[in-house]
Amino acid sequence: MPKLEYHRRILPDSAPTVAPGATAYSRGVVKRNYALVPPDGVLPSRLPDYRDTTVNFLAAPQMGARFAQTMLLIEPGGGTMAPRNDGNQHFLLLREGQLRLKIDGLDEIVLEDGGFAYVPAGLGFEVTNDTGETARLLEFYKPYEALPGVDTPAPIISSLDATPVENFSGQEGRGWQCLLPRGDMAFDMEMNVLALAPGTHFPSVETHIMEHALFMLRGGGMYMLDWDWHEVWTEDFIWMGPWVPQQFYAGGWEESAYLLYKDVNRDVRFD
Ligand code: UGY
Ligand code: MN
Repeated sequence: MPKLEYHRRILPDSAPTVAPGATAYSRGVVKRNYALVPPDGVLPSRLPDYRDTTVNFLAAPQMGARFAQTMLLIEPGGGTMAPRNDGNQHFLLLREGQLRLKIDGLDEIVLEDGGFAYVPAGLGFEVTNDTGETARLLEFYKPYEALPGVDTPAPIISSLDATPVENFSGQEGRGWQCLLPRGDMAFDMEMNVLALAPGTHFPSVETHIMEHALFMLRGGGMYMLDWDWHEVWTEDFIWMGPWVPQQFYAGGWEESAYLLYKDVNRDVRFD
């Protein structure tokens, strides 16, 4: 439940509408090697590529990340002005609502809540909101690292419901959905949904070369980032830089799940 709604319930109607603590406290943290970005501190941007759309930047290279991630609030009648083609590869996940999606070279489709698309570098895409409700679209983008002799991947359109849940850990209460083909060298990234039952966690504190973008889809718990523990909730965003020590304890009474980007399949660079 949003903080403000909760405080409205327990405070008299005459109380100020700013939640207690809002002026001097936030869960938001931005460090050299990680960031926790709760939605309440993110201020809206607008971009020339989109009409009637609020762009909430969750991560960008200014932070230290080697990618950008936004949450787009696409109002009725809103969407792209023209095919969006900035040269990057894009991953889109519809968090709420319905959108028409047209990727260059493919037929237009209707993306429902939980639908996702991978748009390879070099192709443009258009989204349009024909409904009466605002749609919320997560957009991830970064430059594509091509491999000599390997073709750029083809576009992918699917949905979370259509993606099987696997368990690579062998531990009860863990689940993975691989939204992009795992182990396919044409891709320089993975995009997975990780699900954890209450009380479960990783078998070890991870300290790995791969960078992460994490968006909390449901549930929450305690996230350890560089040895600091943070309470995280649905709709929070986390950036984890390379090697940042990380651990998650799922809390609550229901399964937690998050969308997780990971850079993989490419050697280190010395430039
Ligand atoms: O696979 C991973 O890197 C994953 N377990 N990390 C994470 O969820 N922070
Ligand atoms: Mn990890």
